[in-house]
Amino acid sequence: MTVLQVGPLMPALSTALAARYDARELPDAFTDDEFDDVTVAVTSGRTGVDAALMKRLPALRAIINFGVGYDTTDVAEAGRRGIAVSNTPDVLDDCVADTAVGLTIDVMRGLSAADRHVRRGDWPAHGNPPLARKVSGARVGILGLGRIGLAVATRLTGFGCDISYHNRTERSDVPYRYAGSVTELAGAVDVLIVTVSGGAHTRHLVSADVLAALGPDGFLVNVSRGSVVDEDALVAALVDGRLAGAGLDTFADEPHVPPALFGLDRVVLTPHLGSGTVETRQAMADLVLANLDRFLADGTLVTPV
Ligand code: 8YV
Repeated sequence: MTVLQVGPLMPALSTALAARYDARELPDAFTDDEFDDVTVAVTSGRTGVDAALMKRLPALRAIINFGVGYDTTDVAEAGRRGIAVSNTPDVLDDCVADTAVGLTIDVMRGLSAADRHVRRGDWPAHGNPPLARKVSGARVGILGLGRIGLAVATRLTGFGCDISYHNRTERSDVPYRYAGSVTELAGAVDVLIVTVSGGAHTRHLVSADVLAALGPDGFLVNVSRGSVVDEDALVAALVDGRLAGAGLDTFADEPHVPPALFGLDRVVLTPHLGSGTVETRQAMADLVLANLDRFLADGTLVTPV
């Protein structure tokens, strides 16, 4: 079995792949037969393996993805070619949910903006910034009540928040109110938190109409994928004051963030760090290696998608 690293990975994982499995790294340019012996590709949501690359790796049997989201890998094409795909579910739920709650509190209470206010010396000169909005008891809408969405709901239940959600189908195992559409959900909440998975099926689910339903007193928090939100519509709504604020960890064209957002104090911007703690990234790397070991041993995966 020959292992190939596709795209950048955290240095410790990259080192382990090279040292333990003799893995090579895919260069930008390569000849057609250079990697025709590769059976396993290890990648991340940042890069993935598309159909064109699969065609150039004819012996490929498994794609092991560092990350729960695998929208950059063409899973349908992998299925057609008999290539198994794994991801890293569960181990990052806590940290991504923590990030969602952090962004919610930050943007509603204006914490990052207040920090800038103090650093600029505006406190003695101009007093306090404008009053913020209350988080405890707020009406929270969760778009995508999966593992991460549930972890967000559990946390915000502790804040006395009123939780509702939208999924393609209603869940019978949760105490939260179901909204039949994204627009209905957005119209009924103070903050809409996006935790649905990325990909073609959720592209621009948060449309201009959804943002209009959220309205000038509503906040948007996104810890999922930038593709889920119509970013042009979001920027326009924020610039025009048709939305109260946004806490954004993911963007349409990472690492590029629309410059129009940089000057807005009612927006909190983080660089896709939802799972970015020492503990969680280690757990993700361990799960990648567990999948790799299992595949090399018996051709199965620990966490197939
Ligand atoms: C990672 C993520 O930062 O798991 C995901 O889907 O988006 C993050 O945990 C990413 O996969 C690393 O490239």
